[in-house]
Amino acid sequence: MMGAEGRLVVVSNRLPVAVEREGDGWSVRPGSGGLVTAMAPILRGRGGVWIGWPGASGAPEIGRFLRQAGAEAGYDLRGVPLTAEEERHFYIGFCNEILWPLFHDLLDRCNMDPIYWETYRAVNGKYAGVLRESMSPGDMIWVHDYHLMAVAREFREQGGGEHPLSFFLHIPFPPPDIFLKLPWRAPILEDLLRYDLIGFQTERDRRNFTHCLHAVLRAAAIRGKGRVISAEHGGRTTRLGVFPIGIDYDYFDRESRTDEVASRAWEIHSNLPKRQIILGVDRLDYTKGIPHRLQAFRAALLKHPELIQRVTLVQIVVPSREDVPEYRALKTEIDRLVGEINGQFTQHGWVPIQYMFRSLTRDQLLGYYRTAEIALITPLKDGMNLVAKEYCACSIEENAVLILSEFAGAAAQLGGGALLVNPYDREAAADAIVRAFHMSPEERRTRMRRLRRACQKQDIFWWIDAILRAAVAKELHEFLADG
Ligand code: GDG
Repeated sequence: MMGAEGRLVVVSNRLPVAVEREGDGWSVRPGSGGLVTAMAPILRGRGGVWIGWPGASGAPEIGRFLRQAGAEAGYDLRGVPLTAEEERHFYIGFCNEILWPLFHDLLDRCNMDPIYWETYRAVNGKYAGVLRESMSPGDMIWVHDYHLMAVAREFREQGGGEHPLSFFLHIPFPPPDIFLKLPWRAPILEDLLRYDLIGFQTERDRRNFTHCLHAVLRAAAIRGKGRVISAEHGGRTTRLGVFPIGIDYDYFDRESRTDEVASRAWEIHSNLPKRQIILGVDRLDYTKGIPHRLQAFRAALLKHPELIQRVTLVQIVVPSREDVPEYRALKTEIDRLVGEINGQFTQHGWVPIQYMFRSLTRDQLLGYYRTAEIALITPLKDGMNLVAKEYCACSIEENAVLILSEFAGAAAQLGGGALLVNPYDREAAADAIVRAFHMSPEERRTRMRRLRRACQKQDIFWWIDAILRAAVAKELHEFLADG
């Protein structure tokens, strides 16, 4: 258990800052996003540590940059330097060419190159080494995501001591049919069971995990029921929890009421007058189902000509992993489909798809969230999907419809208010667009209120609190109390 002096030590693939080239020199940009925002007060409160790859191994004096950025953030930042080969075999290879597609059920996109596995374990060992050097008595360790499933084992084998080790998987866990194809299925499960607590986004993910334990490590016994259960294997107990990640709901609700966001929202809509905006916001990723969505939109226009001139699909695609060939091919496919659909349907004064391939500022994004009448969020599979929750938090007028894939983790919490669709079913997705378009203001309000309540109730602070309680029997406020 953690002593009163215990700090939180967070380990993730990337640090919450990015060291980047700027002209002839280098700069450090602070990270944004829910996880950093939510973790920051806890890390500051007790003087915590965040360990991760700084992103630019070539930058000189990286230690000085991180000390400076850490002083500003109010907690320590420790970099794990990766060589170019490690970046290729660990990050691009094992993480992005094997684990990412496999865990999203996309087996045929996997490149099971055996060379990647060695590097995965070795790099996890590097993170564990930096972790060991950073620890003080009583500290609690919280490791994030699929890049770092072997850190607990490496940490313990390097003599890291008896600190409580928790792990959260942000992406889905696949069913046995898929997971059993992985050549390293047994060591990965054994590595995961070296953690004291494993958190999953949904019941479905945890069930898949326990089914894989039964299938691969026949000796693993599962006990208990409810939010946290336990798995026993090789004389150790690992607790398995379901903790759906949330957003900083109050922040999104508050910010979307500001004059800046209101005027952006007004500007967006006055440029697209007399029509409903259908919004898609995704990182460039084949798991997000962007081509399927474009096809569904085309099917809706073909089948329901009343939508012509009355809807615009605003599709924002945020550049991501452009060094991976699969992602470049996806970009080409999206460009082609958008061109094809716009070529087919554009009329004087109306273009059906407004497509942006870039990152927006927070205010711009919130402007779209606030003003779009419909959000079309149809990943083929997704751990959670925070965009869906952010959209609901920003829909302050409650005149908005969320169309959500049943394969997004968020569907477990938002299924009651959203229109759920199977993203592979083009006709059904097209019908959902038409249904959303015609939905009455009363039904929109009832559904959106339900959605907003769900996002508010289990927000990011609820999530951290639930995990800390399960990990070390402490509540969030206890971390903040004597900082
Ligand atoms: C992984 C899992 C899980 C998007 N466009 C812009 C922008 N964003 C922000 C959104 C949101 C985040 O990026 C995307 O989060 P998601 O949850 O949708 O997706 P992943 O990046 O795939 O995240 C996922 C998540 O981890 C958390 O556990 O939900 O399933 O795959 O916060 O707001 N931000 C800005 N400009 C943009 O253009 N500033």
